[in-house]
Amino acid sequence: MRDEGFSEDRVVFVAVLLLALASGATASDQRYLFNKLDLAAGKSPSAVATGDFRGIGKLDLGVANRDSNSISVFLGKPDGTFQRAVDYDVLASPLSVAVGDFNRDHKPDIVVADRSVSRVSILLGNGDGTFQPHVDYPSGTGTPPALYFIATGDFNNDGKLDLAVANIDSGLIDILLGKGDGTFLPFIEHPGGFGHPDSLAVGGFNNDGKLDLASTSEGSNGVSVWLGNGDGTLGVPQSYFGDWAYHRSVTVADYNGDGNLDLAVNGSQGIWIFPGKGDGTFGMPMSYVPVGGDDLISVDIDGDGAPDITGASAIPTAIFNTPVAALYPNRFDFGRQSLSTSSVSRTATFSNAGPAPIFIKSIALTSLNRTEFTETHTCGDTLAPGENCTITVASTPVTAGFKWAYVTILDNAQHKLQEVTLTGTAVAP
Ligand SMILES: [Ca+2]
Ligand SMILES: [Ca+2]
Ligand SMILES: [Ca+2]
Ligand SMILES: [Ca+2]
Repeated sequence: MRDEGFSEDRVVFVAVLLLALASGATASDQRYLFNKLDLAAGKSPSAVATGDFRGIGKLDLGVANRDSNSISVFLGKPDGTFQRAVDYDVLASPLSVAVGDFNRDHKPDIVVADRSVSRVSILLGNGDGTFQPHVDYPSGTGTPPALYFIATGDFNNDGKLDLAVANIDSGLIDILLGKGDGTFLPFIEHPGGFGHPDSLAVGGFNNDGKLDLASTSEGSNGVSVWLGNGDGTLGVPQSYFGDWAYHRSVTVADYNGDGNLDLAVNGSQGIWIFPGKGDGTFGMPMSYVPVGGDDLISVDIDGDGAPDITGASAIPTAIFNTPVAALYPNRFDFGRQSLSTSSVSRTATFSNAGPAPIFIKSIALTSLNRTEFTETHTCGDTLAPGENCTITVASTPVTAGFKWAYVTILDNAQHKLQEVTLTGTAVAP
């Protein structure tokens, strides 16, 4: 059961998230910002998409207003807030919105799925934050038709952006191939996975250069995956199941940093992550704490390089996909060591104990006495979840007296100091 709109005619959610992103805010700032921004949209804002509508590096928003049959466009201001919305009419009950450049003029365009009239509406962008009146294309069959979700991607690899539309009542997923001039070919229908597709995610799941599609379906605890054939058609869906009573949406990102896209479903009992294997199949899901709201969005909120998840809602929540570094031992005392000799080597293990990749910037000896020790390591630039590497140190004193130094690791897991303390006393031979 998917809520078709927010209970209040206000938009809070993603705007705040992007505000945080734009200003380089930290995770704690994010909570604050979430509570601060409250944008007046149309009636029953149901979905949001983002873009740089003026090409000036400022994030703008397009919000679909289900009950006022309109799109609200919020242009970003330099201070990170938004101008008052300008509304554009669409056809009927827009429930989903996406942004893409459909006529290849480098100006972002907006597309919505008009829930109840079997049409998608394109609003071509003028590049200055304004949009042309909507032009409509048929999509969906069935009585009544119900276009629930729209996503974009180049499904036939011709460099022209296409559309994927989920029709919850017919159970079909439509692909509309773009002509590259803002117009589209007639839709091609594909069977839905469980009969009532209500959310889509697009990505390359088997790394063959052909876009693939995932969908949740109303009333089902499964997620269906179609591998794309690269010509706008889709293969036979394969389904995966979680333990949710109902869900709200599916989104995609590489949450564990292994190079393969993973799926996240916003289920009633929490977020379910299905790890992608890179061959188009997905492993056993893991569940995380619940996220409020309907449509999930994957985005790196805190800028640590690992994609986070947030729900677009009146009560937005963010889940931070945070790297966790473990270092053991974190102290070596080499005792007395003769000048100009080397001690026995000691080894510390650096591990990734979290769900997100650790990106290592540097590992180096620090402090004034750093030349009294030596350090080597087996660590590369990236440490995947569950992996570890070793740091080997020795006391190699060149001047007499008590010496200390640190092996300091700089990476994106900055929740605590990552140092190995080294001490020793150099004596004359
Ligand atoms: Ca355009
Ligand atoms: Ca295309
Ligand atoms: Ca593929
Ligand atoms: Ca992955």
